[in-house]
Amino acid sequence: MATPIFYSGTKNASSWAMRAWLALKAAEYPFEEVVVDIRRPQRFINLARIGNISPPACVPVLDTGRTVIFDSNAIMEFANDVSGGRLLPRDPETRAHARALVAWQHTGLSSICHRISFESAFYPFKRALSTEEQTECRRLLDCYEACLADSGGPFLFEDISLADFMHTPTVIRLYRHDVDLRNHPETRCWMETLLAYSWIADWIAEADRLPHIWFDNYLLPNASAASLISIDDNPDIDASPHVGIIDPLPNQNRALVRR
Ligand SMILES: N[C@@H](CCC(=O)N[C@@H](CS)C(=O)NCC(=O)O)C(=O)O
Repeated sequence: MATPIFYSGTKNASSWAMRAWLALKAAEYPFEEVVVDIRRPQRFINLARIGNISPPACVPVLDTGRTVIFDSNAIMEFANDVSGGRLLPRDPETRAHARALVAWQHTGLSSICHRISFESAFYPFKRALSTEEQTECRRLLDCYEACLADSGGPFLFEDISLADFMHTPTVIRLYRHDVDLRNHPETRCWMETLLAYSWIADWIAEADRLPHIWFDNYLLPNASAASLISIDDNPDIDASPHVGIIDPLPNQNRALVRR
């Protein structure tokens, strides 16, 4: 049987791919990874080609050889299934709670800090979160803190679960923008545990080596250079243009990426 293929995205741009990738790794599901370059302008042609196998023409996509799973949440549920249910709590009430956290993120997390993109988490400097953004974060941090108080940690539902993986890109965005955690000590501990978790640390290390993807709306109106924090020029950054176009999918389920 052919090795399953996971169509992932550029590591410093694809928060959806990261979530599904983490769940598959935690489930110890074997796959070949094909990184689809989703940076502009090559994004459009590459995702159009992904459209040959996936109706939404998005990444991530998991082609198991039998089934094409074209949504991150569905891939994560699949990872939980193939792991024998290890990635969600056993108790039905707790499992429903975990799924609610998963769903909150999957449906947009109420747009909390929407200008703080995943891409911006890897910028060599960050702007400070605005007062409004810190206020928006509070209900999310309260929710994390309550979960951790109930479970006793170290993860949201004691053992690592899809809820932790689903929120990992948000953790990276907020932690790297110095979100105020003074009233959320368990959340700080959880975030730091997640950031040190081997698969997460591996993904971040790769993302940190890529050229930055700048967005015009990152800086707030009236932002001054003085509001930028954590200046940290990374000498390891690969400054090559990284323009890659995936070749036409030869037999509907194989793609090659030139890097
Ligand atoms: N609901 C999808 C969303 C995935 C998604 O939006 N992926 C982005 C890249 S991270 C994408 O491919 N977007 C394509 C587009 O904007 O047309 C999922 O959870 O898998």
